[in-house]
Amino acid sequence: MNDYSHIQKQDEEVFASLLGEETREREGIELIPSENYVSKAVREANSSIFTNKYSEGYPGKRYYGGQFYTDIVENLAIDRAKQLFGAQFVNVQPHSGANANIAMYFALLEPGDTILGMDLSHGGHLTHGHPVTYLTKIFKFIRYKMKDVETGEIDYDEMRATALEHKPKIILAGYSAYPRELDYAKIAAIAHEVGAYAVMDMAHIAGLIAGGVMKNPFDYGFDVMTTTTHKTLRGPRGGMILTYNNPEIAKKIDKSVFPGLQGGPLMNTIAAKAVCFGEALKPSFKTYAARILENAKAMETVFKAKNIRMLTGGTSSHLILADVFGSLQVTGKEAENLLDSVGITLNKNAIADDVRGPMDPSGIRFGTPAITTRGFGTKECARVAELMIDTLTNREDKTKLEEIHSEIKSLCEAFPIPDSFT
Ligand code: DSN
Repeated sequence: MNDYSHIQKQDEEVFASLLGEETREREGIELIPSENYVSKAVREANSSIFTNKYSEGYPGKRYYGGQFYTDIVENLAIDRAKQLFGAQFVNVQPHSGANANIAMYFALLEPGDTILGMDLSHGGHLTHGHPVTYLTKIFKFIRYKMKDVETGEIDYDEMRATALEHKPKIILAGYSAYPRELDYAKIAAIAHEVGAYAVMDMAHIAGLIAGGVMKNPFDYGFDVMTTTTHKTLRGPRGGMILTYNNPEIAKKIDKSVFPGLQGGPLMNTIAAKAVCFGEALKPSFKTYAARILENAKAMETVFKAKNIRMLTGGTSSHLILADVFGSLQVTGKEAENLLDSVGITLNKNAIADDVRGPMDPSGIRFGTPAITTRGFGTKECARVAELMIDTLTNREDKTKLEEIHSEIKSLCEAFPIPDSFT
C-alpha cells in the first residue's frame, strides 16, 4: 500500500478512488498492451515538487527565473533518451503521444500537405488521421495497408505506388494494433524517393527498441520518431520526439512543441522521464524487453493450439489481436466485459476489415508489458491465455467463472507489483 496519508486526511472522496484503484491493480491481471506498472522512483519524481515550477522554453533559454534544477533534469532526460535510441536531438516536453504527433506534423508540414499512413482499420492510430480528429481538417491523409492480414505483410509495392502518385511529405510507420516488425529500410527508401520524411510513431514498442529486441528505425534511415513514455518503456504518462541527426528538423520540432502547441512543460513528468530512461539504460531492462516477447509468444502458442484466429497469424512484439467473434462467436465488447468480471483487463479492438462496428468490434487486443513487469514468466502467461479462453468458452457457467477469478487472484498474490527493478 502506498502512503496517501495527506490525501486521506484531506479528501476522502479522492482517497476512496485511490484505494479502489490500488486494489484493482493489485488483484487483477493487466493485459492492456499500452499500460504498465512504473517503479516507485518514477512515481516519486512524477509527484514531486517540480509540479510547482513554470519552465517555458528549453534548458538555458527559459522565460522565467529559478531554472537551475529544472534545466538539470530536462538535460538528463534528453541525454538519456539520446543514448537509448541513438538520436542526436530529443524533445522531452510533449505532454502525450498525441501532442508529440501533432507537434511533429506542424513542424514538418504546411496545412494541406499529405501524409501517407497505415489504414486505421489495419492498426493505425487516431492521430494518424482518423476522420474524428481535427488533424483531417488541416492535413490530407492517405493510406497503405497490409497485403495479407493473415501474415501481416505490409504491401510495400502499394505503398510505393501511392507515394509516387500522391507525393506525401511524410510516410508514417508505427501502429497501435499491429504486432509485427517492419521493413524500415524499404519504408525510408520510398519516403526519400518521393521527398518525404520517414517518421515512426514507436509509442507501443519504444521499450522493445530501447531494450534491443526490436529493430531501431534510426538504423534504417528514419528521420524522426515520436513516442509515448509510458507503454513498454515503463515511464510516466507523456510524450517525446526524437530526431536522428538533422538540426534543422530538430529546431522546427522544438518551436512546434513550444510555443507552437504547448505552454509550460510538466517538469515533474520530465523528471520522471529522466528516471525512467535511467532505468531503461540498465542491462536488466534488456532482459525485461526480451521477456515481454517470450511471454507474448507463450500466449500466442496457446491461442494457436485452440485455433483462435490472430490477426497477422500471431505476434513478433508485445501484443496480440485476436478475432474472438470469428473464432468463438463472442463480440469484442462481450469478451472485454466477461474477462473484466474474472479480473483480466484488456480492450475490445477492431480487426482489419472488421464486419462489426467500432463500439462492439470482432477483436480483443492484449499484451504482456505489465504482467512481465509483475514477474510472470512463460508458464504463467500460458496459463493466463488458457484462463482467457476458458472464460470465453464457459461464459454461462457461473461456478467456472468464479473458479477462474479466484485463480487469477492467487496468481496476482504470488506475483506482487514490484516497487523497483534491478
Ligand atoms: N491509447 C493507446 C493505446 O492503447 O494503444 C494509444 O494511444
